Order: sequence, then C-alpha cells, then structure tokens
Amino acid sequence: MSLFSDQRNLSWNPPDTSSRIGITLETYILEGMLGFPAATGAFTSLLNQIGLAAKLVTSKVRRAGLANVLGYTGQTNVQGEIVQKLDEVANETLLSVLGRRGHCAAVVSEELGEMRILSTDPRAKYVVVVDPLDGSSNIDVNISIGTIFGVLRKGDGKLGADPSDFLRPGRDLVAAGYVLYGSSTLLVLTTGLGGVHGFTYDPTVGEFFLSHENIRIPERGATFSINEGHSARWPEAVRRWNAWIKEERKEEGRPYGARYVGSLVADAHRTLLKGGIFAYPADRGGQGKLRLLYEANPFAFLFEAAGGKASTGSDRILDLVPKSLHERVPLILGSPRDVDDFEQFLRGER
Ligand code: P6P
Repeated sequence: MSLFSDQRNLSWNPPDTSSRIGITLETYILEGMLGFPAATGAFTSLLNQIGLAAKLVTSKVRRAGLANVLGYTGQTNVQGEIVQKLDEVANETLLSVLGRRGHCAAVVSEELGEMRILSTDPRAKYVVVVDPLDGSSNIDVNISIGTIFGVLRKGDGKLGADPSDFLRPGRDLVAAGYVLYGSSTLLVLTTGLGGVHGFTYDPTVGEFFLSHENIRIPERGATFSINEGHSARWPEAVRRWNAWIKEERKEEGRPYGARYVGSLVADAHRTLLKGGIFAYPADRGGQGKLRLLYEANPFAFLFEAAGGKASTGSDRILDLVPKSLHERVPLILGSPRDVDDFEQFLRGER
C-alpha cells in the first residue's frame, strides 16, 4: 500500500516554518537571518565563536557558586592552585576562542589595560570590544551577571589592528549583544539591520535556541532604574527628574516603579523587554561609571535596533568619538519617550 493512499490519520503535521522560534543560534546566523548576508563567512564564523565563548563562560559561571561552597576561595584552591577570579577566567576564555579562527584581529577588554592583538593576518577583518563578566562582584550573592560585546570592522588595508580601529563612534559597530547569566543563560544579539533576537541556552544539548524573535522595546515603560544612593552626586537636573518620576500622578502614568539590580546586563535586559529607563548619569562633574567602548556602545547599538534610545542625557551615545579605550560616559538607556523626558530635564525645559 502506498503511503499516500494510507487512510490512517497520520498524526504528523508539517512544521510551521513561518515561525523561527526554536532554531539554533548557528542556523540563525548561518542562514543570514540576522540581516547580514551569509556570504560573509568570516562574520558568520566570528558570531558563532562568540556563541561558543558564551557556552564556555556559562559553564564556568554556573559552577562559580559551587566553587565557593567547595572552598575554592578565588585565591588558592584545595590543590593549592591559584584560582583566577571569574572575570579573569571569562576574559581568557573569550580571548582564546576569538583567537582560534583568525577572523578577529584584536580585542579591547575591560580586563586588559591595553588592546590585545590576536592576529596580523590581513584576512582578520574584525575587532571586538568586550566586558567579559560585568557585575562579577554579584556572583557570590547569586545575582545575575553578564558578558557584553561589540564587533567592529578593522580599518582597510592594514595587517594588524591598532587603537584607531577602536576609537570610532558606536554607530560603526556591525554587531553587538550580551549574554545574561540569570535563571537561564540568554544571548541577545543584533547586527543592527536585522532586528534584535534572543537565544536561550539549553545545557542538556549545549545549544542556544531562538526564544525571543525581533525584540522591540515599548515606546514608554513604567519603571526607572537608577542607584538613588548616588543622588547627592548627581547634577541638580537629574535630581529634579528623579523627584518627577516618583510623583503621584496616576493620570500621567506616574509614579514609575523603581527597579535596580546593580548589574548592568540585568537592568538593561529588563528595560529592553519591559520598557522604561535605565540611568547611570554623570556624577559630580565626572562622567559616571560605565565605559563607552564595551558597555555603553553595545547596549546603545542594540537598544536603537530595538526601537529604543541611548544618550548621555544630551548627546546620542553612538555619535560619541572615544578619546581613550576605557573612557567613561553617562548612560541613559530605554524607551524613546522615557529617554526624551530625561533629556528635557537636562536641557532645563522641565
Ligand atoms: P553602582 C557593576 O559593578 C557595574 O559595573 C554595572 O554592571 C552596574 O550597572 C554598575 O556597576 C552598578 O554601579 O554604583 O550602582 O553600584
């Protein structure tokens, strides 16, 4: 009997190919679904390397708490070996993986004072900025931490990269994202062109699967995220905005709820999904705490790709031209309407 004449009710239904939920990160990248032509094999390979590094760091982060329980103090372990701090381990992991395939010419990392050359091969067309493990001080209290990364093209016609390849505005990024080591490990990625997408890690199979396709931030949210413990150091306009956002004005959607984890990746991720505003403003004439190259720029690139805004409170983050590799910058990140409100206070219009 031909299969096609079989009268039994075949329970198999053809897969719904309209939704891409559930496909792997590798497939998503390989098939160019990030809005980048799959023809750029080097770029595809580089993004997959970042995915591999995230898997390796995940396994180390997940065991870190256990390390403390087993007496691995972060100083010397029971074998008397020097146990590196987790962010150093994450940094070494990322450098090792990014150096393997020869697509990454150099890295600027929060963990390294200077740029690190990985390849002088002319085929190494990209450079990477990375905060290997942001918020790592939270690991011993089991609060979510994260890895933040951005990819830039190396300048044309050069063998090795140099700092000028990094001291460029964030609008030159070709990809950016983060890995959130929370209740599950989530990698969120964009090339700017093809939207923002989240991939959840399944440790039982060692794969990232598409779980959040085409993330868009709400026009306005209902929470604000700022460390009010620093309010004495803020410019007066920030204090006025902070008082305004907490006013009891139901008809105007205020007060906003306060949410602050103290881990940038966690606070930014919540803001991206739910809307609202995250602010680490300038303090007492300084530039705030967050770094432009590997914290503010990757998030600014990603938030704008999701319909959000990112500013210093007055200038678009992605237009800033860095003067040094580790320079700090005020970061106001979130729903466009909420960032607009903040900027109006800083312009003295409210
Ligand atoms: P504060 C963590 O140390 C971090 O670099 C970011 O992850 C976080 O947003 C910020 O510092 C928190 O700083 O001054 O509020 O403790």
